[in-house]
Amino acid sequence: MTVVNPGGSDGDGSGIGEPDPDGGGLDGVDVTGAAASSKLAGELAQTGATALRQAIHDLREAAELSAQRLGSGPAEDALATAVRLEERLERGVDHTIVALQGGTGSGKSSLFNALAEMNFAEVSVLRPTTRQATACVWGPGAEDLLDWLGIERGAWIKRDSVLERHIGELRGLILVDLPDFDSAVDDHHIIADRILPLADVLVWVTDPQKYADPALHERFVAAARVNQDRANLVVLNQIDTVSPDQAEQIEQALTELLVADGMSDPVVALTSAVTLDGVAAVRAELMARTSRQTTALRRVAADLSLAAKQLADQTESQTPTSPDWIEQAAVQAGQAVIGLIAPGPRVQPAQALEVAQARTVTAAWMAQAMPHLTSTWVVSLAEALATPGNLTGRLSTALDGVEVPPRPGFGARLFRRAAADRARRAEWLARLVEAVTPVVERALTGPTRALLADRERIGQLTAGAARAAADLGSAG
Ligand SMILES: Nc1nc2c(ncn2[C@@H]2O[C@H](COP(=O)(O)OP(=O)(O)OP(=O)(O)O)[C@@H](O)[C@H]2O)c(=O)[nH]1
Ligand SMILES: [Mg+2]
Repeated sequence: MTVVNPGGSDGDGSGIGEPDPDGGGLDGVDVTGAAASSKLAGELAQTGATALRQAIHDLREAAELSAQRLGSGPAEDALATAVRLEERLERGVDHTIVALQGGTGSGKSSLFNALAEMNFAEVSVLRPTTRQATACVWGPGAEDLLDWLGIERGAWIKRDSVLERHIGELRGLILVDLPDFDSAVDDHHIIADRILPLADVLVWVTDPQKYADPALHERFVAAARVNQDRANLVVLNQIDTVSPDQAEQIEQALTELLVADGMSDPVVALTSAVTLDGVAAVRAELMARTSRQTTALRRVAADLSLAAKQLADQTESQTPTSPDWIEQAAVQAGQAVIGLIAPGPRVQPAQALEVAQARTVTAAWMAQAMPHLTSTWVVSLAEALATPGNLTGRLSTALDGVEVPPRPGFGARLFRRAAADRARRAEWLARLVEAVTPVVERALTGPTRALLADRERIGQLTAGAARAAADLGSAG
């Protein structure tokens, strides 16, 4: 078992920066100024949370609309993200969830104990050791979040006495030690994978033996793609097991691997959970992130922005729509129907529209619509339109009450009769147009307009959510 020395020297070999000078610590000389700036930060966090809540609500609405129109596929992830982020915000953003993750034996639990300056997490030479998530919480009021993380009562410890070292700077930190993600025990990576998306900051812990492990880098690539900010804290632990020269070489090699993984500016900290070298610097980095207050908000904003963009891409909702074609298509469909039910120049009772004929009308409609739709939406439109059988039925009902105009009297002179015949035919066509137009509207035009409106709404909602998230991300 690792012996942690709470009062031991915290050498700093990490290269991590110190906490922000305005980072909410208790050491500030200008107490009034510090209180005011902390109050302001609190208010900003509140405003940010309110804006984010609305943006998450928009994402959820967009996902639900997308699910109705396109099936659950593209919408499922967005909906799950919206629910997760809503749950996170409901529990407040005063806490920052930091998760230690890595392969078995890298020293996550040892580092957890070193950072917390206590022996709470189980450390052992047996592999794997940690079987469930364990947490240390600084300050009060985190029970809801711990429940949400699924960390049981006996598996977390609270440090909220004013006498605790660093309590001022670490207040609000929830440090989570996770089971490994690479041992043969399935439950372990399942637990880790469940909690990782809920964490605001990920600390990747590796060691001189396993720093090039593909399992680590695969995960890193995925995380960096999703959120650079969140992935950006990597700890090379156990540096006491190699010479300083070797440590430097490994640090350089690891940094190069991280850049190859897609990280633009990786931060690698060197630590030893045994000698405590570098531990203070990692703690300082966590203090900085915890005191920012907006760390959780920024993380929510980043996840939201990504989910909104993915949903927009997957639903292809941004395609600009010119609705003019619908009016033209409606006129053409009406004319086509009239041509089928009242063929030739004679005025006689309208024929029933056969189902096969109705099919050609809807097919022509689809052909007109297709240049204006991306492939995902074509299927949805085909489903939204009335079926040929339905179109036939609607038309027959609409035509039931339409009477053929009476013939002109025989007494009229020939040229008058010709004019009267023309007028009669015009009158007949007008009656048919009047009967057919609402049927086309209900069977074809209306469903098409509703579909395009939904598509546009998804575009507006997702763009709005991404914009709100970006505003918040850059303000943090
Ligand atoms: N020399 C040295 N040994 C360390 C260091 N950190 C951890 N160890 C030892 O490495 C072994 C594994 O440490 P743990 O903290 O249990 O590792 P873990 O990452 O939590 O492992 P799992 O819980 O199995 O995922 C233990 O024997 C520790 O004492 C370190 O910085 N230097
Ligand atoms: Mg462990």
